[in-house]
Amino acid sequence: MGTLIDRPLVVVTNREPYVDERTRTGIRHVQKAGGVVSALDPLLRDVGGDWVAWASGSADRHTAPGGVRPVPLDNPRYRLHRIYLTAEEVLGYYTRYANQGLWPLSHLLIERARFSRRAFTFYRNVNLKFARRVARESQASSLVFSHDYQLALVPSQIRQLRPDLAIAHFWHIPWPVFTVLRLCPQYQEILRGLLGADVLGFQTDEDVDAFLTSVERSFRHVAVDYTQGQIQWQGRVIHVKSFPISVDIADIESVVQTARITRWSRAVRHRLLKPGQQLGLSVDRADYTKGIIPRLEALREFFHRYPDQRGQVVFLQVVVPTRSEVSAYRSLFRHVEQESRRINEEFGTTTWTPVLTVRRSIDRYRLMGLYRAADFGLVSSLFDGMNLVAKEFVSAQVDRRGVLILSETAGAAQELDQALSVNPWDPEGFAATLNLALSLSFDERKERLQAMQQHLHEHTLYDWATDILTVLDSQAKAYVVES
Ligand code: ADQ
Repeated sequence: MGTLIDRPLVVVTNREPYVDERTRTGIRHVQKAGGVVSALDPLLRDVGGDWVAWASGSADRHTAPGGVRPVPLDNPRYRLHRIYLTAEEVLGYYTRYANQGLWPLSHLLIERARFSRRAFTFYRNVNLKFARRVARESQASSLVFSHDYQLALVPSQIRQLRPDLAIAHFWHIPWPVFTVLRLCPQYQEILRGLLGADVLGFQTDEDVDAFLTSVERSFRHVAVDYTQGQIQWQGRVIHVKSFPISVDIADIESVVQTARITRWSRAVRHRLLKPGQQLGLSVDRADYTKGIIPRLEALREFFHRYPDQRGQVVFLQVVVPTRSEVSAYRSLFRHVEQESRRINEEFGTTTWTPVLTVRRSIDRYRLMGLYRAADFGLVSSLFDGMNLVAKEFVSAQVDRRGVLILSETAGAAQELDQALSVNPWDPEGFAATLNLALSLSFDERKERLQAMQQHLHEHTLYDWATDILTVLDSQAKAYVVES
């Protein structure tokens, strides 16, 4: 895919793709679970370039002399530029403003959202650190590709420092409707920050509409063209468009068909299932937006309503701890354990445990093998920008035995229309859909998967990146021609 673009690429994210941690035996290179990083790392390994991110590991300084770490260390494909922050800065900008403010608000969980001017000051100052680093590392011909809700002010800060740069910003999570957005006391600053970009990307058309409306309702001297997806702002034209993020299905297919992962996938079924049983799987960061508790409630309802299904299904949930510095995340973890125990005590027998839990990150290859092994995959987000787990599950199903049960409020539901859709707020309906999934014939499962796999072959991760950067590239060229 090395021909993606012929200009240097500078990616900017909050999280770094590799965190170097000091252990008793040496340094461990950890890749954290999370959609943004798992999408961008393969891309940059392929095209090369620079990646600016917050240095969060205890050995990060050690592996990055002068603040720059080659990735991978042994055979460098791109340069990671690390930004060092104090504990107070991380608390203010990341834990408080981004994760306790913008994250819940964007997922419409208004009651959880907390904002403060003090936290916003940290947010602004830390964003500026990112912007300064990008301004320093970028060449005149560079395309800057910044990301997500932790860095909303970065586009306009970069523009002030380097008006010559072309900037695209991708918003990975849902964009809230204006009535919700305006609850954020700094919403106008957030909008102004994003409007520094030339291209603004969102996951779905609904997000684009909500964003355009927010801009129109917030400022007087602005022209919004809904049909073209364009905003005229301070003498510039900003392109606003949906670019649904995706996965590298060809890579996933080849990973799951290696001898090692084929064996592992079979071994998982062999170890967990008795003849005739089906394996259900969910994989999530332990985040309250992923609907883990509603899913367990639906599962309980399912075993109540369909006693014949008891003993027929083993449900494996992989829940990786995340953002443990936020108390809501710690208590969610305890709640998941309580609910799972409750199901197992209520329905389990000496020979059958309905819910099994894995509480850690699983290496990517094995994770893909788990998806391959499953008879059904459950994605039950309350709200979700896209949800890559759904797309990974479909991609890994090379035996075509699995049914995807997918929350209708995840962005992925708009494309994966052959999934069985559920409303995570409706436990009885969810239980009925689960029952339906288990009874689908092999032919029907196969047809549904084939249709979704074809869609993913036609809309890959590389198409996503190419589409955004092509719009940015042509926009930048048009600007050069005009001026
Ligand atoms: P996330 O909220 O992090 O991403 P998601 O899209 O589901 O959510 O991606 C999670 C990623 O982490 C997947 O690639 C998955 O394989 C990986 N992962 C999860 N649990 C894991 C485990 N136990 N071990 C190893 N890996 C694990 C945000 C938005 C999403 C959007 C993405 C990308 O919230 O809506 O899809 O960005 O834009």
